[in-house]
Amino acid sequence: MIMIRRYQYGSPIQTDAVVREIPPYEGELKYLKEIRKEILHFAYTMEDNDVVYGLGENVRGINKRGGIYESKSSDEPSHLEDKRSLYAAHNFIILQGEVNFGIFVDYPRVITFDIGYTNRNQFVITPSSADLDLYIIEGESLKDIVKEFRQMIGRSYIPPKWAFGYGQSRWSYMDEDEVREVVKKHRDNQIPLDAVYLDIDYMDNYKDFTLNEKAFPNFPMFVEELKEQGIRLVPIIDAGVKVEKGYDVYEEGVENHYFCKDKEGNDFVAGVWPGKVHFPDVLNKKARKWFGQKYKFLLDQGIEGFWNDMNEPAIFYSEEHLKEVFENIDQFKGENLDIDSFFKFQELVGSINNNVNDYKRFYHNVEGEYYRHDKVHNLYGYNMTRAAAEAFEELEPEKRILLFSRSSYIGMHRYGGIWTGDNISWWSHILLNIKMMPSLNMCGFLYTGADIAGFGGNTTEDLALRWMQLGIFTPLMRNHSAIGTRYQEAYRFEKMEAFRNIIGIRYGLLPYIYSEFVKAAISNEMYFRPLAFDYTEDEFATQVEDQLLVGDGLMIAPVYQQNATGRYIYLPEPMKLFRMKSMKDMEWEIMENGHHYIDIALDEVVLFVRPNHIIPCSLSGQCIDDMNQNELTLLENVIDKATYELYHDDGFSKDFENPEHYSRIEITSDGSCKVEGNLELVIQR
Ligand code: MIG
Repeated sequence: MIMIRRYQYGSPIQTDAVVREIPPYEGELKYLKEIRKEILHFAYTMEDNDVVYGLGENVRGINKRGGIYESKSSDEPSHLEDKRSLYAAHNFIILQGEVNFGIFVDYPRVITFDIGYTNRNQFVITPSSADLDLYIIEGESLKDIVKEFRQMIGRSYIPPKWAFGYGQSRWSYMDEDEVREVVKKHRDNQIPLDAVYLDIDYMDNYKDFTLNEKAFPNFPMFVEELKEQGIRLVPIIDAGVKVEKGYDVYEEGVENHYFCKDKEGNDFVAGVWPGKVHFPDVLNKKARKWFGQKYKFLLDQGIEGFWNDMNEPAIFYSEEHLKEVFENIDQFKGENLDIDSFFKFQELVGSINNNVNDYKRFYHNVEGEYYRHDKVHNLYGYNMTRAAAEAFEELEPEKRILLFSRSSYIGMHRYGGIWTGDNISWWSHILLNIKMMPSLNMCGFLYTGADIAGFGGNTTEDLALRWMQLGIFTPLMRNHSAIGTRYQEAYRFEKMEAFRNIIGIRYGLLPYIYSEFVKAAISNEMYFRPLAFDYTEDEFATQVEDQLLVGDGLMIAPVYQQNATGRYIYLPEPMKLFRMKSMKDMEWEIMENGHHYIDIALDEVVLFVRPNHIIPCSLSGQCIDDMNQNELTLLENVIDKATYELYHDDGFSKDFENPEHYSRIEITSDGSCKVEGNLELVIQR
């Protein structure tokens, strides 16, 4: 039985999203109707109850039906219901109905997915041109389809173990002392912490691969000082390279033609953080290699992780467009602006950043062939991150380096994770965080998380606590906020003890979270799943969009409404509820399947363990390096027998498949406990 068919149209641009060799299929297109009216598009008629999953980083539901989406990587800080694009382009979709099938459109240009938006039952895919690879993926179940697809696109990125610890970020901690203070406050108050993030101000004038020497006078020593306390520093890298005579990255890039060119063949000038910048041509192999090697500057100083930003790429202005604006602005000067002229004026000045036309003003040199940027737009962030990852393979072949990006395309999931960009301290964004996670997992992005407590806007204590109660389950667990907003480090709040305990529960659950993550990556499965993926016969499960399965044995149901003291939940089968104030203070009860209302206080974590499952927990620590792998406790829901496959390693090496990394724990209802494997496990029960 053929599981995947590849249909080729025109001459598609090579994206390297797919790692399996699949020859184009010459037969007729299955399921979709190919329509060539004006432009090529594809249509499918949905039944009333068909469900549509996928599209990774996007707004709206787990079920994407009823919306229109556009894959067009954008610096979009307003994650609202009617937005069509965020930072990424994840063109993978699953249709669930009479038959289930998956669609992947490997196409780096803007492409639209109208999923019952214009017409409730019409699903229409419209690319901007007719050069693309379309894959149809068949499988028995939703999980099978995901697995097939994921095998085709290659194994998801696995970060070092410390990257599963808690990270504190802010735009920006300005100097050594501010960072020290953040670390000290966590340590003094026993709030676990593994990483502090450095935002753009650690650089000298926003120049990539430089340091503000005043703020960080002896960087390697500072990195070392923090490492001794179990803290890693994670600096940001921006896509644009500042135009400045004498700045080595700029000079080298110009000399070797490593930057994107305008149509006259000059280095394309855009305005971003540092003022005028050039964009490294990361689609060009040589330039990509060169840019990746630049990370060595920070690796050499002890840095072990990075986040790549502004790589849609975000453009504040292009020089050319800015010139047009200034030329046209005079006509409005001193005028009595009425409704028409005012709107024209507003359009003129309001259209400056991320302007579509600017993306047509520069070119990439791919093996000697020039591509206008808009034709490969969605590949930029992907290849910036790939640049770093490929360099790490050379520079640190034995060691995992933390790497995640803002912009991405399927294929990048092999090189790094993503964070979900500039959300806001809104309750609705907790819910959006819940919904986005499984969609990202389908597309291969497992190492992901949102800015906990919200990036923009001013957080509140209750919002931060509720968000943490979700955030402790996301592989990337990072608290991040924008400049000018209310400070939101855990120690700033009155209920600091609740923060300490909830973050402590993350560390407690780590053996489970880490094992489930690595196993999901290796076997091409999802770490976060909608209920419908496991409870396929349960019709109600399809409608549950605010609960998730986490790994094999857990279900979560976070609170995302202000002032709520609990929430309704749906149990597709009887489960054991654990109500945890901390790893040491918890209660449990068996709950019947069906609908329930449960209380969840602000200082608690509530989770559900499925029947015949056990959740291995550690006795917790202040950072990952301090944790004892050998001593475990268990959250148990054993009806007759439960087995668990525990994954453990040194947290750095890359031999994930080494059988020595796997242990087996077996618990039976009569109380016996068997352990097999290399690790000397002591299980406290
Ligand atoms: O235009 O580096 O999404 O996390 O703090 C803002 C400053 C640029 C956007 C990122 C955000 C980061 C911020 N950056």
